[in-house]
Amino acid sequence: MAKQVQIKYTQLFIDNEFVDATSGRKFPTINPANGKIIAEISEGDKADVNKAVEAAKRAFNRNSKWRTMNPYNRGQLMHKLADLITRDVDYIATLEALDNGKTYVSAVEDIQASIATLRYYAGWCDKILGTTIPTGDSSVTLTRKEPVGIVGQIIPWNYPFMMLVWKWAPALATGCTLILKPAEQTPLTALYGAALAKEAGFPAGVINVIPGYGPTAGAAIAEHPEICKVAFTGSTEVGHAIMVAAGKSNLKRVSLELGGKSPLVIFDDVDVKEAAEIAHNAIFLNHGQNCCAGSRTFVHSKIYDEFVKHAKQLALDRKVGDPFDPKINQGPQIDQEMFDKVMGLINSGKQQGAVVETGGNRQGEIGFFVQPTVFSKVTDDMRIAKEEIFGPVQTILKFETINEVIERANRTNYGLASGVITKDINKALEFAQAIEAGSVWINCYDAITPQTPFGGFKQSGIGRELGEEGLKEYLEIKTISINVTKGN
Ligand code: TXE
Repeated sequence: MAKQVQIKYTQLFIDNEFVDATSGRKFPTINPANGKIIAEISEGDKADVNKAVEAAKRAFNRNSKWRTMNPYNRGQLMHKLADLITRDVDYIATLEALDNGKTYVSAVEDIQASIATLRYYAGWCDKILGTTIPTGDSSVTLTRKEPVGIVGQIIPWNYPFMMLVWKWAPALATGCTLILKPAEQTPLTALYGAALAKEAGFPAGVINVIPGYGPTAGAAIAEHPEICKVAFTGSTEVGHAIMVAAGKSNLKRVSLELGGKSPLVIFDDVDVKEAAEIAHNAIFLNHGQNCCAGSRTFVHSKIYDEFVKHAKQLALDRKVGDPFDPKINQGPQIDQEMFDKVMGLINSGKQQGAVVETGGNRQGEIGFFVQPTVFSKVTDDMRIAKEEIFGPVQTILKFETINEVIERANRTNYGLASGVITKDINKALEFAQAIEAGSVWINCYDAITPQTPFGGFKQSGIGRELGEEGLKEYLEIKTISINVTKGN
């Protein structure tokens, strides 16, 4: 079972120091593989967010070490942090697997991807350029891109360390200072990351981490009058609340990466076994706890039965159990609440007449394990075809024509990701043009890299993360016009 690991940090991280919460309160973080408490963590709330904002303000002061740092050196600091994460991959991945329940192997992959993202943005620090604009013969106009200021970042539990890096990296590259709240289920790697940031040499106040609950610590960030921007990843419901709080307080800039019900469309000209493998990974990755999970598998009627047979076999082959066993593909769901949500939706699928090809029950008696589940004969009106399950549950729908499937795929308030599998480039491009989603993956899925913008259409979000687009969320543009006797 779980590796023995020492938990080194359990307090809030403010102004480069680990400190208790002002209230003195603590909350437990639980190992989802056995339901046992791993550690008691200091529980931050509004008073602590206020302290962190004061530290972040000092660090953002016009003459501060951080504001006056050469952008090249800022990039070197980020590379140094990436070096330290690389040094400690094993420890961080162990903490992550323990706290989240994902397999150790996939935790290592997450950390490696996080290192790549940090290095990608480190390279941007000294390449954030303004423009000169021709405005007439008696003026010179130029633009400067400046950090937006003190930013609040609220992240979920499904990719705890990777989400932290997706938030920290563009904020640091642009020269902002930040207060991050990890999810209450998974605070451990964020606190360790904070310790590494101090070791790397980031000045006090640049990075602050406040573990705590959403309605207290999270809401305090969203409402704070001196936080200039809030970046959030989580549920669509809380996304709405964040926007309201931003509007009611100081019109802070908002970027949101929310839920999804992403369609993956498989035409009849494909190698069915290969397509079933892509579709399997698209939904079962990270136990289905993935915002861009391919959670509506649309399969052409001509290959439907053969596809279902392969999908069932792949799910049957999936090994569920101890995240630290290298033979295991799937650990537990994150907590009791998510376990209950997934089981509730599985039961609704059964009641509404979908066919359980395999799975459909909990696995074992200890921890939050769910059997890999495949539903066939799913129709658009069923809850499992409409709601984000966020669990290891594949729903397979049947279609006949491209127009029909595009219309059905778009019939949702979500619009995060999508995929299409076909040998016909015309069909693939027609789908790519018509689908209302931030990402379209052709003959692949989850093709996310540090360079490629990622985010949602419709209620799947606002703004983009990653790539050059991700920087824009953390920048203000200042226009400087100079009156001259002889201009352009
Ligand atoms: O999300 P929450 P939950 C979806 C998925 C999942 C559902 C619920 O469908 O089943 O959301 O998950 C903080 N003000 N996704 O309940 O509550 C909270 O503390 C400010 C999709 O875990 O949105 C945590 O840090 N912050 C998703 C973060 O928001 C608040 C990933 C996410 O928690 C808050 C996770 C408030 N009022 C769930 N309330 C994705 N897009 O990847 C909570 N939080």
